[in-house]
Amino acid sequence: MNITPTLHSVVSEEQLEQYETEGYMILERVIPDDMLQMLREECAYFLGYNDALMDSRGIRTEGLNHRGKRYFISNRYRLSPRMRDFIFSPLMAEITQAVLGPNVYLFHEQWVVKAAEQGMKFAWHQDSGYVKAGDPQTRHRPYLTCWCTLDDVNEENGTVYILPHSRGGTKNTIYTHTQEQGTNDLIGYTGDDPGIPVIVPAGSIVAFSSYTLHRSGANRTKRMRRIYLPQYSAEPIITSKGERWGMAVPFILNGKVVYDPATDTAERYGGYPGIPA
Ligand SMILES: O=C(O)CCC(=O)C(=O)O
Repeated sequence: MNITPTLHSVVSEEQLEQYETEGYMILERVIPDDMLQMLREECAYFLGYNDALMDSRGIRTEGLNHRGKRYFISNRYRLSPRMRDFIFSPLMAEITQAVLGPNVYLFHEQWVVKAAEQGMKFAWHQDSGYVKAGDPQTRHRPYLTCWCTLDDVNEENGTVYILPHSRGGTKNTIYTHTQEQGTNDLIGYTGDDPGIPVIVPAGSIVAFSSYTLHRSGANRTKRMRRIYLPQYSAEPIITSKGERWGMAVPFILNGKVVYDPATDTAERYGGYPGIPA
């Protein structure tokens, strides 16, 4: 792949400034229509795949996944070659470099889907709080979450609410999170600030720091609410014991796209092992 991204055509200086000070920026309608259509088709495939896996194991809840209600389907992008066209696209090269600088790794990716009428809320947390829950001594630099909307999102269908750094005290802090019984959500904030609801059309990307507190509401509408959420880091995330946490797939090194599908395997960089040969 040989992509030379043009920096800052999607991300303005003002947006970057807000990201730096408050931990998030909103990029409205930046995903091209054909890419959006592809992501919706892939979402349907991964949902069906996940339901079949749960059914074959006779389970309805696994971690944060609740069949028919709320899905988090993680690190399976290698099961579909088309996903790379988005994850390692010029668009994502531009956004990630603007925030993270000249080195970018894919750290994690997931679908977050809330089913019609019963899609559950998701509790206040920092994404880095999930890392800290597994590695209390963690000292990682904030990584970047790209919350990509496949549907118009609003307060009725379970959009995300952001607590800016200045209101959450999160610029340099990862709080210790506690686990909620039943949902298995980790909770990192119990104050009464409702946060800022993100109301944007399909094809938008909310880029936020892994230190930024956020939550999402229930889906009370008759349609699914679908999100695709890749996360990128400026360096591999290494635990306090020296082990890799999550994935570390090289995307951009020294400002050049280096992603190579031929060498991208779970054995090398982490993630779902895929279908055994
Ligand atoms: O899409 C959502 O409902 C929230 C997802 C989220 O907060 C996360 O995956 O960290």
